[in-house]
Amino acid sequence: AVTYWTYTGSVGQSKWAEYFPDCGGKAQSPVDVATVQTQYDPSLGPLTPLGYSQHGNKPFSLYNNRHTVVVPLPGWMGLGGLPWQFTAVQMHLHWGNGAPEAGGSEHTINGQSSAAELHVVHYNSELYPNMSVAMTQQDGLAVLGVLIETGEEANQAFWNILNYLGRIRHAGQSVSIPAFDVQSLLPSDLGRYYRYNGSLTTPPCFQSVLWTLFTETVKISHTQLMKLETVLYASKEEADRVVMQDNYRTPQPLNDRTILSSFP
Ligand code: SG7
Ligand code: ZN
Repeated sequence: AVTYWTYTGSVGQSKWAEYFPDCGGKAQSPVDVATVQTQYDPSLGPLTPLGYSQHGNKPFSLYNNRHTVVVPLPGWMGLGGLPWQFTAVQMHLHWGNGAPEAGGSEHTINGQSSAAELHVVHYNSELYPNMSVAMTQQDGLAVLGVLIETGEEANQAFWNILNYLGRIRHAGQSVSIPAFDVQSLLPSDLGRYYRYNGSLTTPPCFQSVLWTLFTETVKISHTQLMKLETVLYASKEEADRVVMQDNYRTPQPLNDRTILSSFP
């Protein structure tokens, strides 16, 4: 059995389901949001990040996991406004290759990609003891998805991550970074979003995620977007020097799912 996977090539996304059967399931992520087919659900209230701004004085860490760059989050951060209590686990990004029309987000809206996408991963700490158990359960995870577009101005909040990518160029590398306000990475309007049941967007593709995709995007500069390509897919010991880019999965069939919206 292969446990190694990539976005393109011989163990690329079209092959994932051969090695990770759940990747061929009926409720996969990401998806395209066809806005005319979404259904307004008045019971979907605003989400409340809990403790996202209370980073304490403990530094965060940032590491290259060979597929993306990850910032583990402290266990006091969580999410309110969902049927259960969720505890934050980590955040990470997906991006393209910097070309203006190329895309890079995982979710698309009416077929349109954005330049990149931020994910903040949480697990259902009311029902499950930890992330490993929760990710195998149908109601185990909640991930926030934020679409990122490029604009004229730099986004100061994103420098808290982007400034340190030179220290984790290689897979397996990790660096300690100053703690910062995680909420500053999110859009200001947390009341308008799309909601659906889906999966992890990477192998093993477990169908355990309650997805929230905010309608408001956040903007970073093109220079900032290009900083993401400081990072490489391979470890220091490996010979190849392939730049980490296009680390996004393409939209998956919606099948019999309905995407809900929190607004009419
Ligand atoms: C990224 O996406 C990482 C993974 C994550 C995966 O490769 O963030 O997490 C770690 C700790 O490496 O996998 C189980 C998990 O969180 C899929 O997450 S996603 O569906 O939000 N894109
Ligand atoms: Zn992700």
